[in-house]
Amino acid sequence: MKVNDVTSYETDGRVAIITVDSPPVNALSSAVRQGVAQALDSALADEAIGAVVLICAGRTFFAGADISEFGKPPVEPSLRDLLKTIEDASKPVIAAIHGTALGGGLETALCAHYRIAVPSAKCGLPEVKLGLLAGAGGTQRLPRVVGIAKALEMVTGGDPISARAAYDMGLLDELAGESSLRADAIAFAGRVLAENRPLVKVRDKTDKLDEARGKPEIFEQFRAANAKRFKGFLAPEYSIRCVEATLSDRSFDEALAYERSLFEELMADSQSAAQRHVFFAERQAAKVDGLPADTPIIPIRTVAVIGAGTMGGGIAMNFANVGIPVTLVENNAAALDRGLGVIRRNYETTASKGKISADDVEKRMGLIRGTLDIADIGDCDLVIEAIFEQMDIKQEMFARIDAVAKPGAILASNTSYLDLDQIAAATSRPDHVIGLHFFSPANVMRLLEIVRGSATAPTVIATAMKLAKTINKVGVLVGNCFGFVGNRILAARAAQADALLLKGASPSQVDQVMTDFGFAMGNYQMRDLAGNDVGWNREKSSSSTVREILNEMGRHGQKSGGGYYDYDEKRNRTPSPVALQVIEDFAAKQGIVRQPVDEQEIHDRLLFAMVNEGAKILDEGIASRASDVDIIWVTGYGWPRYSGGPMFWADLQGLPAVLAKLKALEAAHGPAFTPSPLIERLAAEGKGFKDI
Ligand code: 3H9
Repeated sequence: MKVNDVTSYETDGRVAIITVDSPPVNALSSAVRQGVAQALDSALADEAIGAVVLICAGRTFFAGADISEFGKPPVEPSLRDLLKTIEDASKPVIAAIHGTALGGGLETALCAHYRIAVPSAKCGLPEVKLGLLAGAGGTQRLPRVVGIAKALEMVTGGDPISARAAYDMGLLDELAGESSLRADAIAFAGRVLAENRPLVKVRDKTDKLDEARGKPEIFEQFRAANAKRFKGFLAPEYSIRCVEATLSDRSFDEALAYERSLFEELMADSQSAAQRHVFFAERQAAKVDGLPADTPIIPIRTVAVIGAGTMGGGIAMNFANVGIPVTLVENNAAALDRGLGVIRRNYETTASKGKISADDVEKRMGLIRGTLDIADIGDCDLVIEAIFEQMDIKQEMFARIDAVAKPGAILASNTSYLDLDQIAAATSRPDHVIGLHFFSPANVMRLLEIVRGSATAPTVIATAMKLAKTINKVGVLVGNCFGFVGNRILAARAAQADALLLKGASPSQVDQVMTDFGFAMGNYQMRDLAGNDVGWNREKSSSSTVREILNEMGRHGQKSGGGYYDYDEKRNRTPSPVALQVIEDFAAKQGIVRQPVDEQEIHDRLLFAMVNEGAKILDEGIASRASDVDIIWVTGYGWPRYSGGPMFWADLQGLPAVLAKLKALEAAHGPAFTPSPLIERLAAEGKGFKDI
């Protein structure tokens, strides 16, 4: 029987079954809450019914509260009211879990009297990733089931645990057969009735809390151990406070009220708005306007990577990780051996941390075949070039690849700055050429900039977008220009940073301002890590910048023991008197008298240069949405999630304020800050980047 559009109600003997079917992820929207409440009323009112099974159709159990309802006027029943009704029900409610029981979904299950799940299910409280906390009782009930230590880890990390782990901890009462959840849940409900089992309320359990009583140091130790990870974020600390409250003098209901007040504080804060923006931005990026959903996808069964350097090796690992065989091409045996050796060491390090097995290492290595003969790529569906960043070299390589690759194969370049159309012009198939810009370390960083050339075919774009998902990357489609989206904005920021060094700032002062803002790394720390010599050409180097001079001196960054900083053998960083002298000498040569620079100037010049460049990129259509620019900077360059990316950050301040700031910077520092016409336009219309 249909209760409403998303809920149905059936009976099987004395068991009522409430099924929610609200695609895509059964979020606890108002319709879902109303349907469940109404169905539960029917079950409780029917004397023939002894127990209730709550189950979801589709791919998952409730994936949480409906995030898209946040900030809108409340609709009854609230999730908290519904959960109270479930917990206080006079008949046992059994949550039957498949897919993911997340956030409000797990909180619902924790209010049921029993929980059964399929072995592949996962349970977690990921609210922290949205800048929130598990505010429907999750921070109070979870510790009562899994203990304080595990609960702290789950509410602050947000990662789900497997059904097996959940079962072992007592979070689940029973594991069902993988494909017989409904039947097994009904049978379980029958046993609960037959054995007259009690209405178990998690809120009444205290044994798992008792282990931690009288040990307040647990919380301080946890905070100290995770200080770096939580830096800048509000939600982990608020979640810890709630877990701490389980051991305080507060009654359960008082602790729930405390949890609610902290939840509401977080909800009203810009951090959560930013983190929710990032959540949706990531999903939005997967959608390409104007690309029909039925665009044919080219099956990618085998991949070739040209170049076994740091980038090429990392790129190859992505495919081996998901079982796709890779042919890795080099032009000399020593470089190939070195590249394969680095890949093996990377896998072995991962295995030593227990993240993969020794068997996995061999399986993955077995999928990567090294060769010195480019003709060996003839059968590959996708070829990714990752060689030296110089146009003539790339063009020559693409002509060679084109000659041996099979018809229909996609030819991709990992170029980070160069003109994709010029690269494509070296082939007979520019429609099958695309940019796949990976970020270093390519096996770790989640971002993949997918660069469309002027001739790139829709099917090639659709295939690349799908491929990003297959290899667990966030694929963002961008247009072709110098540096595309990410590096073009980086270049705008770097130009300001370099100018500030000459004006009087030190590399560590510039970096400190960026890390205080929330970046994991500053400009010069990043340059030294990536290699100060990336993009530097020894033959053409003419001591025309500080960077060139440092490179000419052999200061290529961490790998050579020095760059903008000095490094010891363990790569510990210290400010470099040598680099500072280079900066001072270079400034003097330019006739610049260096003077102290204040932090506010560094902050403003670096960040507003980024916003302005992002706006130009949007105006030119190089990025299709402001949220794409944000997701690129959050996933590829360490922009702090809690301020949402450069365009979201600008919107937070309001574009009139941004415009005024740019005009002031333009007056002081010149045309780099001439406001983008898009900012002028949006500010005049009272709009933000979010409105385009
Ligand atoms: C919460 O519960 C607060 C409570 O503690 C307290 C309240 C008082 N709501 O990720 P996908 C959409 S906070 C609305 O591509 P997958 C998503 O936008 C919540 N929409 O699929 C996308 O839409 P579209 C705590 C949601 O299979 C579509 O579903 N829960 C929600 O790769 C498919 O998503 C979470 O934080 C939602 N809760 O992964 C869980 N979730 O197709 C967040 C998803 O239009 N969700 N959508 O782009 C996830 O982690 C993943 O979506 C999930 C599926 C693992 C479930």
